[in-house]
Amino acid sequence: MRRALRLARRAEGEVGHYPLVGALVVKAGRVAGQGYFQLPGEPHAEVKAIAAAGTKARGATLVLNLEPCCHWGRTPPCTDTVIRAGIRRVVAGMTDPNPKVAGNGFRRLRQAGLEVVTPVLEPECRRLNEVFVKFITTRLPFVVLKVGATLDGKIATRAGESRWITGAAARREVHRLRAKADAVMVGAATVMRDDPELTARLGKKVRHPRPVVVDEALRISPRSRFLRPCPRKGKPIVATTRRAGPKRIRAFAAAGAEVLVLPQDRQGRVDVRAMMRALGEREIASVLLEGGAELNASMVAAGLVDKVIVFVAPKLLGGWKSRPMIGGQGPARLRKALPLSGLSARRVGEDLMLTAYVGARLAVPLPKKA
Ligand code: AOF
Ligand code: ZN
Repeated sequence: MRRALRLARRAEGEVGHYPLVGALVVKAGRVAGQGYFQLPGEPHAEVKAIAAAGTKARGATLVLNLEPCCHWGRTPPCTDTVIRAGIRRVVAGMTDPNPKVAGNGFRRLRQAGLEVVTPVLEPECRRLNEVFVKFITTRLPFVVLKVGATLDGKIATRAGESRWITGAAARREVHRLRAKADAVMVGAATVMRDDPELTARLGKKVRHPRPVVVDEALRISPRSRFLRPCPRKGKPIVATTRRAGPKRIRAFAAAGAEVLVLPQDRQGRVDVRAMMRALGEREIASVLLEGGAELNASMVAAGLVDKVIVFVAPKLLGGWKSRPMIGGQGPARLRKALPLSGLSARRVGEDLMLTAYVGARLAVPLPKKA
């Protein structure tokens, strides 16, 4: 199963709202064929592994990290291919959360007389496909809030300076996170201050995520760098409201952006829930939220953030007016603090990378007791 997970990971950043799947056909303790899901529209992982195994698939074991599908999508049901190839045993990491599958794949295989062993390494499997699990069950993107902060939790000085708080290694890691995401989101203030490209610069060819810039009145410039043409997963998106007049809206469309004119919240800003639904409709399954503090606050308050990654630099800034990670009022009561779970830490260069999931509602639940 670990090998299947490693295989699956090869397509990270390329599958959008589809799952990462790796599959192995094992015969007499040997791998007779393997495959992973590479690009939307291509055969599913198990079909590739079975094709690679050829006649050796007869009587063999299929190991994969996701339940084989049993529905007609862009490709025929994989369960039919598995049964027809004469596979005797299927070892599957987790049930497919896709409502069109959701255990029916396993039922079909068992009815055909195959042995099914599941779940196996379920927490790892769910974590690998945390984006797919969220998107297929809610049609909303999986949102990672990424922050670069000082040890005292500040993301900018009182003058708004934020380049650079973390070291080069942490910034490289951020580019890897961008490459994995379908979209990278920032607020208007960040664009006006830093004019970021919002690309994934890794020194190799990648399709860059779609920039999403949130600006209720379109104060940003249509000549901002995030609008420059480059190989992307789709057009840059500008999320705004009717407060931006038709002339501004046309200017951004002419600059190559997809302009989303969305409802306003009570303060006249972009309604972030409506925005996330709109992104989901565009099949954007993962969003890397990169600030600033105000947008972070709206997204957290609306319950739209799934995971938090904080790069902590070994420096102190201090000051009441230095920018915190999350703006707004903040609650008066400690019991209103947002609980996180599954906290882990890793060293990245001179900085620490802290990762946690929002809520006691684990994004990666532990396996159910048998
Ligand atoms: C994949 N790759 O390796 C497996 C998938 O639109 P379709 O026909 O490609 O079906 C997509 C669904 O198939 C997907 O949501 C998931 O439920 C199931 N399994 N999908 O893209 C794969 N095994
Ligand atoms: Zn399939």
